[in-house]
Amino acid sequence: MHSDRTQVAIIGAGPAGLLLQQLLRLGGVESVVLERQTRAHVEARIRAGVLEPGTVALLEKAGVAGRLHREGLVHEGVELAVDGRRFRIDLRELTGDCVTVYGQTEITHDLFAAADAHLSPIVYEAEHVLLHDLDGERPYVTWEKHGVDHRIDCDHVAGCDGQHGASRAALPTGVTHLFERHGSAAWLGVLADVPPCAPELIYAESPRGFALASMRSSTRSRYYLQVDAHDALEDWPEARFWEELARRLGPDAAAHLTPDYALERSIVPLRSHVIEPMQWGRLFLAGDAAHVVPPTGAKGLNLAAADVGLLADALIAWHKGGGASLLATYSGRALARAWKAVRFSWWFTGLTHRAAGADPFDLQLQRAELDQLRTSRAAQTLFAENYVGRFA
Ligand code: FAS
Ligand code: PHB
Repeated sequence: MHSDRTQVAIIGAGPAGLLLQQLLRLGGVESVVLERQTRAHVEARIRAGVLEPGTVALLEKAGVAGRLHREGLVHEGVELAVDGRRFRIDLRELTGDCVTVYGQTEITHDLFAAADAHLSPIVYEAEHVLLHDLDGERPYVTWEKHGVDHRIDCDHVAGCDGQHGASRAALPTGVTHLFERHGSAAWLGVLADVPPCAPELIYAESPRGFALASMRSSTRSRYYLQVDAHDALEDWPEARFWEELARRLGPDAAAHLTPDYALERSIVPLRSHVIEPMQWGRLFLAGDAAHVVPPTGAKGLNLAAADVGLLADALIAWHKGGGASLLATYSGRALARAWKAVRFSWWFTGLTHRAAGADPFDLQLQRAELDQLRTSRAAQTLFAENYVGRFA
């Protein structure tokens, strides 16, 4: 058994784990990241695309926002299309803030580059990660790599290993409460090297179902369709995808669609979980390890960043002799924000998606709420504050 020691053992090299490692480093706290997959596997993931101002500020604080500012697209508004009829919500005018379109894939690349530059230790292909003695003062983590057993002793463990990770499994059942919701729909996502069909994102509600026109750059688009949770990629040949997307976005956007082959296609179910509390003993959860939201509100990645900002400050305070109060209150503060994002994500999903076999009365309520969002400044202001992540 190879043994080692660090101050914080971070499980998972997704955006939460990698961002936490850089913020801790800048605060003078040592850490080691343990990642189950290869670096290439992590770097190849296609996921989120919209960053709240708070996330951009944290990436700036971590010293990894240079390319984001050069290549990211600043969006001052977002559009909704109701049965093809579009209206714009002016985020800048209503909140003074905006969002930045910059793919999670690029954030991962930027965080790996920072880890390389600062020799931040990351162990890839760490298998069978197990967390030990979390309720004591000397926790440790074990794993296996290429048949060799390893152990690292630490003061704290950060569970940043997503919705299927080892950290969630380490929480004792009697201590936690798991809140879950499974939707009846899923999102079929397509990434293609075609110019976006509109200058800003379009969230489209239509009798045929939801669609989203997003982007990664001026030459690369990201599109989504609401599909049945049981659909498979084989049910959606590319021609069918593009035809359905055009019908749901409406004629103006459809006229600017340029169908081409997909660089990547995936189906993601719409579901949620939230674990309370997000900490136990010396284990602290952050990101998808603690909560998952439907991607409608573009909150998943941004919530992970918000957790990491709180956790990094709390761990740095503890390790620099500033006491344990920030650590003791971490879960409550993170959950207060998380639940507001979960609420917005499910509200926005219900507003823009068509539930199979929806009750006609509910459809009328949905249309009335969409019409109010189109006409009411107060309704648009609340939407804009949620969309830019102003949950205080
Ligand atoms: P992640 O899941 O990104 O990272 C966890 C890491 O831990 C992974 O690298 C994993 O390999 C590793 N790991 C897991 N188990 C382990 C173990 N036992 N030991 C060691 N390592 C382990 N959010 C949006 O805002 N917009 C979107 O459009 C969007 N699309 C998504 C599409 C898909 C297919 C998925 C799955 C999620 C999507 N999300 C989206 C949400 C997503 O972006 C997450 O919120 C974000 O990746 C959260 O980051 P992390 O918490 O770091 O978790
Ligand atoms: C994306 O570009 O992947 C994206 C954008 C906004 C969302 C969800 C996903 O709400």
